[in-house]
Amino acid sequence: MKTTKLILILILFSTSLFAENDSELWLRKKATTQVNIQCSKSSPTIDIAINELKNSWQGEDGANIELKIIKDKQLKADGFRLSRTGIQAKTDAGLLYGVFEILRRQQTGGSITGDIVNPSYDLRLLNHWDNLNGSVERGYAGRSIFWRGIDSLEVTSGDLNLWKEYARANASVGINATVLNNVNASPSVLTTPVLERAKAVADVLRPYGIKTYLAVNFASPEVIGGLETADPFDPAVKAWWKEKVKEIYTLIPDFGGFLVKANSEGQPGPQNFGRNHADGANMMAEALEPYNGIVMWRAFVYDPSDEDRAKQAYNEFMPLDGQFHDNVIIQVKNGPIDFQPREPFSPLFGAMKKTTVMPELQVTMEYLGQSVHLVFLATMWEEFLKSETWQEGAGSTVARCTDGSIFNQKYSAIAGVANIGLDANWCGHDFAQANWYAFGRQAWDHSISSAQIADEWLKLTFGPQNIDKETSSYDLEWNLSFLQPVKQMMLNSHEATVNYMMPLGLHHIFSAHAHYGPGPWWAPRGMRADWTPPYYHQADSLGIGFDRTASGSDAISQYHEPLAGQLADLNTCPEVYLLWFHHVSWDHKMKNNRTLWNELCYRYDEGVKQVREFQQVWDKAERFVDAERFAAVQHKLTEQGMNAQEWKDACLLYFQQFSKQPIPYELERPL
Ligand code: GCW
Repeated sequence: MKTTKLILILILFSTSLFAENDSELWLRKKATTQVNIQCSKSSPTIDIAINELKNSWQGEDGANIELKIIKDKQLKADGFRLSRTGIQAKTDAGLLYGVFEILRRQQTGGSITGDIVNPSYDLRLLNHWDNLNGSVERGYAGRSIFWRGIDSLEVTSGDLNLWKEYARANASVGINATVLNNVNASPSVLTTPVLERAKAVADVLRPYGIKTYLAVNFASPEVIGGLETADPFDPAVKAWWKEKVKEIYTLIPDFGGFLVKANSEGQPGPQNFGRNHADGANMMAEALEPYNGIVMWRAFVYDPSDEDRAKQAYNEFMPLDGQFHDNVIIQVKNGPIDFQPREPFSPLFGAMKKTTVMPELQVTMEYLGQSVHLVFLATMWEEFLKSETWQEGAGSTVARCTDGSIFNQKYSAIAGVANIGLDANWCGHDFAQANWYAFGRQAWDHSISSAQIADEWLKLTFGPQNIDKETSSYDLEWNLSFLQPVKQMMLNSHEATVNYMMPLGLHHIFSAHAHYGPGPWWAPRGMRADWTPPYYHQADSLGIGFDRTASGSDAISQYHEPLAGQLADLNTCPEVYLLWFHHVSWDHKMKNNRTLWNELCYRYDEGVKQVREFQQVWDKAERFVDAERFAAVQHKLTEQGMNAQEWKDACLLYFQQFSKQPIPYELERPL
């Protein structure tokens, strides 16, 4: 008896400890027909393209397809032209993207018309917040796929396989760049043994069209270079960076460049030496310039000052417009605070005219229920990308302010903080894979709808094998009883989460440090005010919300008209942002005639009900899903439901101390 138990424990232990990524993500369909491929050129990338086509072809049996490199002004570097007889592109990578596009259309029921497909952004990057010791900051899917410790840098065949699967998944959605380590960067990343491992990764990613980047620590010349300063104006410091960059390019000839978090949350930066962000970024840009490398310099900066945190990045960067080299890109988080479930766009989008700005989205769900809650992020990103900044009048959406179509800029880019780790399903939650997929799809095409992304992903990930074939009764059934309700669940999931976490523009009311769970009361004595929730919700006997109008912090003035005027007026401010921009009295009448307090109660309650509906949707989906994935998702939805309830109860009972009003009796009582 005892031995059996021991063996069982050992088996369980070893599977969890050595679990490898065995999920095929959205790339699970195998060829059902044969295809003949012609291509006059050969290269590692083209070989991959041909194999993918052969292995997953679902089109006409015996079709002849030609892959061809052409010169065509209408095509961007990664773009391609599709027809029924072939793919034409300017580059090998373009052909690979074309192949994945054909396969996706075959597998999801799309048609192939002779169209040109160009990406919205030149650089479509993942940012991994992976530490060299193998942990992942804000990672909820196991340990790093790239690093396992500074004493464990040798490359195994397991590593190579894993990186290849990772590269393939990225290429299939058009991601063409990746930053291998955390923005809270260890200086050791630039030591030779670590760079050699980065080279090994780069070698695997290269044939998939993916360039490798590193996050670097501004103090590196001092910490690992033995210099006495890291002052960007010091000749020895400049020389050190040039030498380091040269070493990197010897190892990785197509190295992409650096990502830098400087003078932010304790990280060193040029301000330590009396210099500004442009001085620091330009010094690195000069070192990278000869190799066409770039610097992505983050604008996530704020201090515990009297100034509203939401205003600080704009205040620091706007005066520097025009001072950055053209291979510097300012990387700005979507919202002005910090990856909250809903934020208005950062006013830095649509602000600078002579500086390239790129969005940073967070795929890993730090504030959105991590890898427990089912939240499809495409709708949130769509809302952000389509936000109107009014920079150059109507139509100046965030997407257009960053893709290079409004001002001339050398590069255009977008980044997503990855949700990837060693977990067997890569992302911790089966539905979190959809967010990796969605990030790639939106980076490639910022006008694509969330509904289309969800549709594609569900067909690829859970679909019957031959969706575009003669519709059998199973396919019909699958469509009606699985695809439609589950897609709707995905599309509603973000709003539901906002409802039970931070409705009506509340923000930063999460439990401390882990950012999982409610914590609007958290304000220990001596703690920096801007890290405590009461600073953000400002609840008092009169009302709730952060006044960012002219009578408050005036953050609204950082937006262009007519948006600024619309936000400033209590009656025209969109209610989803009400408490972001206004301190509102508890009795304020909402558009539906409820008082603010009652509406808050209804929203929280609605969020809980929505999750319960999701649970039912999923329960009904059982017969369409394999037992393992069904149970995993069901289990997580149960936990999400309990969390949502807790969130609602905790927040309402806390805010009720200020509103001193009852929770409407028709709503479920707090437990
Ligand atoms: O959202 C916050 C996170 C930090 C993170 C920081 C940043 C990498 O809580 O973990 O650090 O933002 O984006 O720099």
